[in-house]
Amino acid sequence: MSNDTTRHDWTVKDALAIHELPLMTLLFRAQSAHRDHHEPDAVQLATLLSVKTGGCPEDCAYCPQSSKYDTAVGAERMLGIDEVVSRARAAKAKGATRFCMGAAWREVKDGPAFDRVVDMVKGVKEIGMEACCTLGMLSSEQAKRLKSAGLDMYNHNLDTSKEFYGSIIQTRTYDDRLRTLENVRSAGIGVCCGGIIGMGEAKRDRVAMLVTLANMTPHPDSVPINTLVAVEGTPLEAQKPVDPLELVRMVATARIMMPKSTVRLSAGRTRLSREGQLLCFMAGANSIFYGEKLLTTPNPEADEDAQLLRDAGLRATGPTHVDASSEAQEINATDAAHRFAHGESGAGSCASCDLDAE
Ligand code: SAM
Ligand code: DTB
Ligand code: SF4
Repeated sequence: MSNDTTRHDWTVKDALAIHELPLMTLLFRAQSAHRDHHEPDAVQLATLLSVKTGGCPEDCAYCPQSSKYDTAVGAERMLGIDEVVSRARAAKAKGATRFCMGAAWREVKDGPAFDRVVDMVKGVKEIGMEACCTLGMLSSEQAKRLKSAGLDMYNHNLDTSKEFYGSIIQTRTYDDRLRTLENVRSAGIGVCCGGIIGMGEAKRDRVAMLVTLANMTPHPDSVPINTLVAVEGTPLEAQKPVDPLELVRMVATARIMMPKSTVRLSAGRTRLSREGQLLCFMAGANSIFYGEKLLTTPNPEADEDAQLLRDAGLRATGPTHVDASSEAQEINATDAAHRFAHGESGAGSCASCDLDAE
């Protein structure tokens, strides 16, 4: 997907002006931008799995997996390939089309652990899902290797503005992150890059992060907007929860500035009402993490999400970034919507997907 017809010369002033529009005007503009580039009723479902949990040497102040903080998350062994592929299969059976594997690493190190991730990617691709990884910093050779294994997307967040970044993370720099994103992009892997609100940053920091993302050419393929999950034991454990309308503003601003990107309503959904989530969809969010766990913290139950989407007349989309023929993608998309509507067995006929299952 090329975003070359969209703007890449945003200033913080422009972005703040959008962010601070009267809410109804902001929502109208965001929904209009959304409808220009996306199916208005389509939501992508991605399931996350932590394949290597805890014991991370980094000091990210929000993160329960950092070994610097005393949280309930301890260092665990890396999962095996078969377990990961079977979890991906289960996610697919529930209607997810993308499987995202996370590791609590500062960076990827060549060796058996990385070899295993490469095999996990191959396994996820073999069952017909989009594969995404988030493994920390990545060299350009490592990115090429993941691409050859079939990796569709790599998640690596900026997290916040360059100015506020130093208050949250000291063990690696903003420029380190930008370099990894460049390595990912150059290898031909889709870029998934966004951040977190609710860490004590100013509005200016929130929109400054969006400006950095929106001035990339092309824009990131996907932009996750996380709300801080304040975890006990982390330096941010006592942060005041974000007003859901602030999240709606952030999603809408991202949608207007990066109209063709997928905007992912990410961590923090358990604190949102159904209505709050629907406002985020109206503001242009078109992807969620689907399944009862994010990496280490809770996410809404899959059944609750399925019910919410059904009640709102939204439908699960198929893969958006696979190297398959368009015909195969269409079949996959119909199949995903059908599984999502009817559960694992897929039993029953379905007017919306025109598919009769036995
Ligand atoms: N270790 C790798 C890295 O940091 O790049 C990959 C995994 S890391 C957990 C992925 C992202 O999850 C972080 O960049 C951050 O944006 C998000 N995240 C982690 N903990 C979070 C929390 N408590 N609340 C919201 N988002 C969080
Ligand atoms: C992203 O932006 N959010 C996801 C995904 N990318 C990897 C992770 C959220 C993690 C929330 C805290 C946890 O569950 O550990
Ligand atoms: Fe480690 Fe990633 Fe957590 Fe930072 S966000 S502490 S790099 S797992």
